[in-house]
Amino acid sequence: MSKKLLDETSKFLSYVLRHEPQAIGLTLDSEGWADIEALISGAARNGRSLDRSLIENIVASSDKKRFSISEDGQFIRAVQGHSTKSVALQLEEKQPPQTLYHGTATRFMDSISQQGLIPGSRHHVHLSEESATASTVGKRYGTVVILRVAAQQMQEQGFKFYQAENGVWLTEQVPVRFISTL
Ligand code: HQG
Repeated sequence: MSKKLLDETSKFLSYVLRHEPQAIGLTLDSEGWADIEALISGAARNGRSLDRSLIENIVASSDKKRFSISEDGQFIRAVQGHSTKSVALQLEEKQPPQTLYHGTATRFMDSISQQGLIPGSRHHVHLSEESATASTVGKRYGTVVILRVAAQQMQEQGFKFYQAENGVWLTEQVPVRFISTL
């Protein structure tokens, strides 16, 4: 299986499992689960040929463990990163480490220093434990800036934190007073 096919299909899965399931007539439940057979047939109707082994390969090889398959093998979901309104993950609150990191691009900094971090089209602001991960995330949008978020202090002041199955930390917003540059 070529890396190109895996990458392209992974992007397609992110698109339908996080953002636009309706684009292929797929339904997600509120925890984000989609029936794998329905995913395969929806994709086929839209000219994309998927099969179970390709899907399983992507789930297993995803560097960020973006997807998971249910224990019975019937369903698949994205573990974080959703923007579709049909999904509202019931995440368990969790105590964050003292500091978390967010990678962004210089061109967003004026706005971030006014508004703090906001989720944009996704459901949450994404934070990581490692500054190196934040750096990779920020580089996608331009010249990277790594922000340090005083996560524990935020939590002490009533802000909620969650951790997705793949380790990404999630919160609803980060006010300016908890942000510093690295
Ligand atoms: C920025 C990838 C202006 C924010 C990654 C970011 C991640 C603001 C962009 C996951 C802002 C949103 C998510 C404000 C935040 N003004 N810009 N007030 N507040 N921003 O892609 O965190 O490969 O929705 O800094 O690894 O970059 O897809 O979020 O640059 O975990 O699995 O608005 O996506 O994972 O961009 O990335 P995104 P993100 P996957």
